[in-house]
Amino acid sequence: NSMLSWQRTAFHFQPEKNWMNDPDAPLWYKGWYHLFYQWNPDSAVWGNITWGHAVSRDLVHWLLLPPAMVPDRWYDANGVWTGSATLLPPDGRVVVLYTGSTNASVQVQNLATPADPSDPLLLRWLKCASNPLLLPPPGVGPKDFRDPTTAWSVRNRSAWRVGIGSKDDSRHAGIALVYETEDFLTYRLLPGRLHEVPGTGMWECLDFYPVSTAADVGLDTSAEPPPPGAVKHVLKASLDDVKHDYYAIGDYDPDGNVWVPDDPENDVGIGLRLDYGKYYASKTFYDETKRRRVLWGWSGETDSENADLLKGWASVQTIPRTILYDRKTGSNLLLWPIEEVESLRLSSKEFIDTELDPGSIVPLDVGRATQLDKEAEFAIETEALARTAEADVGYNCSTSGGAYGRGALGPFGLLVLAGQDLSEQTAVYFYVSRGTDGSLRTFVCSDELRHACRPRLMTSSRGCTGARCRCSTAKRSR
Ligand code: DQQ
Repeated sequence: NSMLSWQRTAFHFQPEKNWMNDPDAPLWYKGWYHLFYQWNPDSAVWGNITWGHAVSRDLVHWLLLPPAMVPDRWYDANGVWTGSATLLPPDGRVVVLYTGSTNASVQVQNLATPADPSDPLLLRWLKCASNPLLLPPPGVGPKDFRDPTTAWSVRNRSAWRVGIGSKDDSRHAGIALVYETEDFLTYRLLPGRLHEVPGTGMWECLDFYPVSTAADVGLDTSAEPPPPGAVKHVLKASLDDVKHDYYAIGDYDPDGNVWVPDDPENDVGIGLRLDYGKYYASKTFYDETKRRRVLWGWSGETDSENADLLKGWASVQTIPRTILYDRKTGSNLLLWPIEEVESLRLSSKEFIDTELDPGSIVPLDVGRATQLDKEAEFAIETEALARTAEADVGYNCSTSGGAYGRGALGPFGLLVLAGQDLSEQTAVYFYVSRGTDGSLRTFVCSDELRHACRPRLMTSSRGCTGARCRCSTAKRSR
């Protein structure tokens, strides 16, 4: 089974070869989805960062195009780093802001635009003659100023704002700076900060967008403001210290240019994560054709650099996900793989009414396959639930025994990528616990402790990560 990790993927986006990291400037333009990505054209380890480029009609079948931007100017000689696209009304003109790491490794912000806006493939890009447009402001370190967001409009689209991640060393706080512009050429730094959270360190790859609280649709950052109350704003930061993507839901006041989380206990960097696996530097875009907000995220390798060099490539982009505000709870986002991914299913097998006795492992004969897309639905017998007065109140994916620590209401789930003798396996499982107040909580965990026999793989001590969610959202898992 270790051979599997050397094979390329079929469902996930990856370039032909070499190293890839963050998704950049995802957008839809004249019938094509575009994905740019941090890419090393020369090797399977990070370096020479260039913008790889691919297009798709459906977000699942991709055509690789020549790189969109290479590090060929003094202001991006050390790398064409992460950036975002904004589509300007009324005709959808594309502007891209990205971070250049200069020949002296200073982080600056640059503008690029398509050389030929009539080309749906956006093959050639022009770096603006006035670059760099933004240098680290006073008080901000030369290496702590990067990853501009998609711009959002204010004052009836007469002005645009862009968020940039940084940190405040004195309090080890992650911070979100905001610049305002009318023409994307000159900018002014707005006083104060959009938000900051002490103790969270450098914020990379900020994402800031509205979500509808009134309907299950995505919202454009450049839409006219919806009626007050019908919208919340999500702020996401990628925490450089721990390499996880954290988000929080809150309210944005454009007048004061501050964003306040609904629940300070679940603030950015200390509360909810977009994903509890290996997942980083994510970015959303608004897909106007399907009125949805789509999330891209980078999944890096857990293998050694040497193994990456031997196999000639490193990392994949995760399957794009549709993002919605959870209108039932109001406390979290709902993520679901985009519907198009179902077109990749060539055949299917169904296993219905499979009974899982406590402690049992039930083999499922799926035939021969190297890639599987699985949907599972579990039901717990009502008597079992009723019998369990109080179960594992303090359950925790990481510390409660993983996939093999038996409790009253779990774990149950799937052993994926399991070898015949089960010496290699990755458990993806659920655990239901009952709190002292009688309410049920479902945990979704993965246990990577036995995920490969080869040494030197990066696994956390227990190898488990977990999320708490409501029972109803845990009924289906894919
Ligand atoms: N990757 C880029 C940076 C960003 C980091 C460089 C996040 O712009 O902060 O490749 O993975």
